[in-house]
Amino acid sequence: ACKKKPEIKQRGPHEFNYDNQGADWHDACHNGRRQSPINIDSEQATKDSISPINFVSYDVPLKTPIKVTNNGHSVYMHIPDTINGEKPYINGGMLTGDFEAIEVHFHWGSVSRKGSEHAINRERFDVEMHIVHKRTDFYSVAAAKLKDGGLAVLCIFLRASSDTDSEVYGLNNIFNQLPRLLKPNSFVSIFGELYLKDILGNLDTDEFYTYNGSLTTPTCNEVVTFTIFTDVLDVKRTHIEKFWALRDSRNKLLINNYRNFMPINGRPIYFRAG
Ligand code: 3J3
Ligand code: ZN
Repeated sequence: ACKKKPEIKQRGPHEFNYDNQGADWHDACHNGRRQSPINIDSEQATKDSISPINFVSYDVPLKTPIKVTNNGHSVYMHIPDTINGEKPYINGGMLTGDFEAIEVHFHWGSVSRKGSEHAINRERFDVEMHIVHKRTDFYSVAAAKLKDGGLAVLCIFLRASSDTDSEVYGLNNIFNQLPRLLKPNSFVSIFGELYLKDILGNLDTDEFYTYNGSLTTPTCNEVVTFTIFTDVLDVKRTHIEKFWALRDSRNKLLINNYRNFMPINGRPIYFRAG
């Protein structure tokens, strides 16, 4: 029998119930010691000469069409193989090997709230894009979720800009589909020549923070190495606004799908200066 569940204020502002009322609280969402997301205090980070992130086959066309789904919690784009039958992958940074790209999804706020999951010196950003990768020696995401070091997530902050020049080609392909994804479990297919690098735009990837944490949604597995770039992508405000109209699996507005900051518990956060 479980001991009394500790009083936890981990309930995310969104529909995820981190309280798992009645369920066995022995899940990482409650008693984990390396949970995500976190606020990054730049003064506390350890400046380190870690290697840069290497992007391999991010510049090879992906097989299309590519499916973009409103899965009731986020907008999620599965990353297919490239036309060469391989997966784009990354290595370097604090990563322990090659990590192949699996999916891209987003966390956002609402008209009155910024919705990034991580923050730097308590500054949240409008949207946080996650590119989820699994270590290539794991057969599946499910297997990678069971082992520390199984997953690597690249975090890119997006800032709403009224500047008409702020265009990120690959992101526009996704944003332009959002009005067709209002209903939960709706999906669309994107055609045409698409490269994974297109969603990074002109992001400067030289400078980043990196630390070990968890999935930010249940079951909060503590298997993720996060890399958070300090450079921010400016995207049209009109695109960001499209996220706020989407509906979740209870047909309520799908907004504020970010988790509250979690305790750092003395974890090292490394900083690679650009
Ligand atoms: O693979 C599942 C699947 O539901 C798919 O819909 C997709 C949704 O984003 O990814 C999930 S996941 O369990 O692998 N996962 C959810 C939590 C991806 C990583 C997410 O954690 S996070 O830290 O990147 N936000
Ligand atoms: Zn995420």
